[in-house]
Formats: sequence, structure tokens, C-alpha cells
Amino acid sequence: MKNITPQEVAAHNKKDDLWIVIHGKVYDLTEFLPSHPGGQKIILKYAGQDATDAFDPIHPPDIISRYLSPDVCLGELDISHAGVMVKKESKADEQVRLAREKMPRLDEMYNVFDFESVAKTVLKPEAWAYYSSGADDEISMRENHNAFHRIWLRPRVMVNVKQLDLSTTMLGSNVSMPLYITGTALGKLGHPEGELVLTRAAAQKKIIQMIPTLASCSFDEIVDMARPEQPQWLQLYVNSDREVTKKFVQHAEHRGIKGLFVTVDAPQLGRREKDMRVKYSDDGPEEMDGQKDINRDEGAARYISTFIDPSLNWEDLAWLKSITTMPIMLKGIQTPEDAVLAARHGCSGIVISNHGGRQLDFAPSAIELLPEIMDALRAEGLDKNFEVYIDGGIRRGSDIFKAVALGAKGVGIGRPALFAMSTYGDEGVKKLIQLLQDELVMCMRLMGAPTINHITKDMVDIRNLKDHFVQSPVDYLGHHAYEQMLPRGRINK
Ligand code: 173
Repeated sequence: MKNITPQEVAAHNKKDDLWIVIHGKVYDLTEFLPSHPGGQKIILKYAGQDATDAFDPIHPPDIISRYLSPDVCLGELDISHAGVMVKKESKADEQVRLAREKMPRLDEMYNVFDFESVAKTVLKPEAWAYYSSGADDEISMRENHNAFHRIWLRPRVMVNVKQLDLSTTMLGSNVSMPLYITGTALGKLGHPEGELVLTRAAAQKKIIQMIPTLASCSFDEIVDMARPEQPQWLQLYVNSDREVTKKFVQHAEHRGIKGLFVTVDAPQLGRREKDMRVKYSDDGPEEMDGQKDINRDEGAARYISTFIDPSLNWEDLAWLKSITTMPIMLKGIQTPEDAVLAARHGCSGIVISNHGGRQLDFAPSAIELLPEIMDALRAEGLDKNFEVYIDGGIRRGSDIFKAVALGAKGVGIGRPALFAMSTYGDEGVKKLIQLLQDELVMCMRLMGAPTINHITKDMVDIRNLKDHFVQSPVDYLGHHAYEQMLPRGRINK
């Protein structure tokens, strides 16, 4: 391969003559420019420069080899000059750097919301917008946590709670508590090492990480980072090309993945307006002049979701079962009817979820659905050897307690793990899990439940759970971190 100096790259910095460096390779993107799904603006911004840092978070690792002809790769950046390639600090980068200098210490994080508040100040606008946004008016997103406020506790006293044991099993794996890190896309938007941070923290705290199909790191990198006996799950988006999915699933099984979580709530990606709006923001509007071809949809997320097969249906389960012996779980179940169907089709369990309120606005919260789904499964005799998990809105140890009391085998956290990762890295995620563990310990002790098996349905009062008109006290911690919708044409940061 030809060696190319940074000076040479820098000379090709115009729309009609455009070179870019990604991972040490020099590409001529002149022809490709108009067809870039994320729009031309972002490529023009890095013309003649190294775009690796901007490229990494929002592109799957193998995307260049899949979509670009090999001819556009001109050669390698001359490594004897690699350090010479100066990167311009953008205004957004400068703001992030200054905000990071002012971050509170990790030991000043007292609860899950604290991480979110810090993340809001230090994440790049596009990362914050992508992670924090929900569908449409974000009613379901906020409801996910608010619903927990409609469940009250019935503490039992005079129980020996000197020794507590939070450990349990999930799909046969031993874990330290009924909590896992769920799959979330694009980890490198928040941290240069992306999902690997979550892998390491999960190992240390002995909980399970669900690897997302659309991770920023490759699947193998994430499995390689795990300790020898560390259990991991895989979140799966089924590809329209079933051979691709078959290969991926069988590779995952070969690598020892303990559960396959098929996402069933996203045949189309939800509309997330904060995420869409931020795409206009990093340069002035004058730069947009003459660029009518800018894709005004969610750029990266929508593009990388185009392979997801919207034709997926119940009949495909027989095929999925034929290609793997891993337990198959359906992630995104939102009614008792579908929970029963999942069990009847031979799934090993479900995750009740509305996808963090990012898909269908006005889909109910998982915690609200949990009691009726458990009742339906019991009524049909389908609740044995069938594990029910929930995700969405879990922010306190008592939230975990409530879910377990209502029949969940465990709960998943998504955004909280991303926010802890993006702010304090490995130590942040460990601290986050420790905080939830400490809160659960306190809750179990004060509830008179020394082990997970002692947490029972009679310990919660759910009479108001379905009554959405009941006034709850204002959740000021959640509201503080909550990013309000703004009128048209305004951006959040
Ligand atoms: O919630 C999401 O953002 C998500 O699941 C997704 C799906 C496809 C591409 C990127 C993200």
C-alpha cells in the first residue's frame, strides 16, 4: 500500500477533491460524498483531515469494507508523520473539555440521577441527544420511571435481616443481584472504548451484560474482553438477509453466549425529535446553504437500522429455534396476549419493554404490565421455566425490589449505564451498580426480605398502578436531568 503524508492529505480538502483519513487509511470520498447517508456536511467538516474520532461512534466497525469499493482507499497515512496530523478542536469539543474539567468527583455521586445530570453537561450534543431522546412527546419515556411511584411498599418487621443475600440466577447463570445491563447501540458516542467499559464493570460486579447488535465495538471485541466464565447475552436485530443473522447467531453460540434476546418492538425506528434536531446544530445555518440534500432524518441511527427486517413474525420463531440451541427470549413484549404467544412458541422467556420509551409513544411502562402478564402466564400454566424480565425507568433499588416482587426474574438498565460510562468510565459504571446494590440491600432489610426468594407479591401495594390520574409527588431528581422539548427551530444545547 502506498504511503501518503498528512500534508498530501490536507491538500485534498474540497468538495470536488476530498480525501479523509480513517483508522490510518486514506480514502478518496469525492464520489461518495453525495450519497453519504449522514449528509455531506459532516464529511466536508473533516476534508483533508483525520476523521477517525468522529467516524467511530456511529459506524459499525466493518461498514467501510461492506459499502465502499476498495478503489477509494488510496493508501496508508505515513506513520512516521502520523503525529503531525493536527486535529482542529471544534467549539463543541472545547465545550466538552471545559465541562469535563468541572465535573464533580465520583464520590459525589449519590444516586443514579446524579450520573445523568453530569452526563448532560459533558456529553457532546449529538451523544446526549441520541442517548436521552424518546419517541414523540416522550410520554412513555417519562412514564417508565413515574409508574414506579404508583407502587407502595408493605414492610414486614421483626424478621432476621442480619445476613442478606441478593444473589440469584438468570437463564442459569449465577449473578450477584437481579440486575443486568441491557443492550444499547453506539457506545462510543459516550466513551472512546464504548461497550468494553460495560463488559469490564459487569465482570467486576458479577452481573450480566447484553451485547447489542449495533454496538460501536465489534461483537468479538466485546466477547474477548469478558473474563473466562463471565456470562454474556446477545440482543439481536433480525436482518432481512436471514443468512447474515444465521451466521451471527451461530457465531454467538459458538462464542458461549448464554441467551439470545430478539428485539421485537422495532420494525421501524421511533421518531426521536431531539436526536433529529441536533443534526443541524454544530455549524451555523449559513453552512447549510446549497446543501438541500442533507438527510433530515435521524442520520446514523436510522441508516444503520435499515437492515432490520420489518416482516419478522411469529412463524419465524421455528426458524430461529432451528438455528440455535441458545435460550430464545423476546425483548419488547407489551401485552399479556403476546407474552402467552411467546411462551406457546417455545421461547424461554421475555423482556417486557417499551424500548426505553424510544419507539411507540403511549406504550405502557413495563412495570405496569408486569402483574397482568404474570397473571396471564399463570392462568395458562406457562409461568414455569419461563423467565420474565423488565426494563425501562429503573433508577432505584426499590424499583428492582418492586419488579422482583411482581414476578420479574431481573431488571435491565440501559441509559443509566451509558451515562455512568460516559462520565466516569469503568469506575463510574461500577459505582452505579454499587449504588443500586446498596439501595436494594437497604430496601430488602427494611422490608424484612433477607433473600431474593423472600421478596413476594404481598409486599407491594399495586392498587393504584393502573390509575394514571393519581397524583404522584414531583420527581425532582428525574426532572432536573430531564431535557425538555423545545419549540421548532431551537436546539437543546
Ligand atoms: O433505540 C435505539 O436507538 C435502537 O435500538 C437503534 C436501532 C437501530 C439503530 C440504532 C439504534
